[in-house]
Amino acid sequence: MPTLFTKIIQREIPANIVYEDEHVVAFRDIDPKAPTHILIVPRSEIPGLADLPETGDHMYLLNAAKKIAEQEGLTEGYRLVINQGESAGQSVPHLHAHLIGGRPLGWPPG
Ligand code: DGP
Repeated sequence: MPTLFTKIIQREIPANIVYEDEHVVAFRDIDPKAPTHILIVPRSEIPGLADLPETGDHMYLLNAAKKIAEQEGLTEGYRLVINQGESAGQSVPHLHAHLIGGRPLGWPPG
C-alpha cells in the first residue's frame, strides 16, 4: 500500500506543493503550526529516520530545506524537525522533515 505521502507525491491526493526535485517533494502541512509549515518528503518510501540507509548521500534533504526557506523568505530564521517514532509525534510512516518558520520559535520544543 502506498503511504499517504506517496499518494500526494503521485497527485492522487491534493496538496499545496511548493517545491520538488528528483529526490523530494515539499508541500504545505494540512495543520500548520506556524505561518510557514512545509513537509519535505523523500520520493522513496523510507518509513522514518531510523530506516535511512547509513550509506548514500542524504544531503538532498538539507539542500531542499535551505532552498525552500529562501523561497519562502524565512530570513529571520526557521527550524527543521524530523519526528522519529510515535512518542516523538510521528504520525505518518514516511520519512519527512517539517520546515517551520514565520514566527518566533520557543526552545525546547514540547
Ligand atoms: P508527523 O506528526 O511528524 O508524522 O507529521 C505528519 C504531518 O502530516 C502532520 O503535521 C500533519 C500532516 N498531514 C497529515 N495528513 C496530511 C494531508 O493529507 N495533507 C497534508 N498536506 N498534510 C498532512
